[in-house]
Amino acid sequence: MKPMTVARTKVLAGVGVAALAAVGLAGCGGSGQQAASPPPKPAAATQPAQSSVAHVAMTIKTGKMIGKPGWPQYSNASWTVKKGQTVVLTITSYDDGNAPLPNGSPFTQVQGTVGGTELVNGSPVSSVANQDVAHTFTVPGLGLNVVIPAAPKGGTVTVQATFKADKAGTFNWQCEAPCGTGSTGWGGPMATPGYMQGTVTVQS
Ligand SMILES: [Cu+2]
Repeated sequence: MKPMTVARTKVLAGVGVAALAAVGLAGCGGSGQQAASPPPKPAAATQPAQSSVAHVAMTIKTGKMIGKPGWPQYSNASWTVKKGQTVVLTITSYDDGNAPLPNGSPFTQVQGTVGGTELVNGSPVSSVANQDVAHTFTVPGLGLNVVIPAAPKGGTVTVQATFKADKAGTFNWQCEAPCGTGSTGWGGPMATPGYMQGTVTVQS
């Protein structure tokens, strides 16, 4: 009778798994130190201050554009800023017609702005030739006169004027170029709030 031979292959089969598991643990040790977290930041000591610059935009459209021929219009004709603010006023005009001022008119001169100038399409000017004037934005109570030249045909002109609002109150503004109706050009929109008149309010 022959002794039975025992198959050995199955006995050894489990060894490899345990060995691989031990190797896997070695990778994660690191130094054992935790990175120091930065100290918490203190709460901001200053409140966000009220902005010292106010940006104001106005648009001049032709009467034709608003369905009222002969009635050019400043939109956003009345607005409010706070006393002490520096006001950056940007006026975009679509009006390619002129409303000439008399030769030597004071309203051809930029007044009351920082540096006595305004930017016309980005270039500083201190006056506009009287024949080229289309409108003005004139606030006597603030000593401010901003001059708007006629836009190129079918285009726009952008005028930017910066001034300090250092006096509280409500001040009337008026366009001083005769851009309205009637033989003098002083009728219609020139005499109507919301067109060529409005108010600037400086809150204390
Ligand atoms: Cu006007």
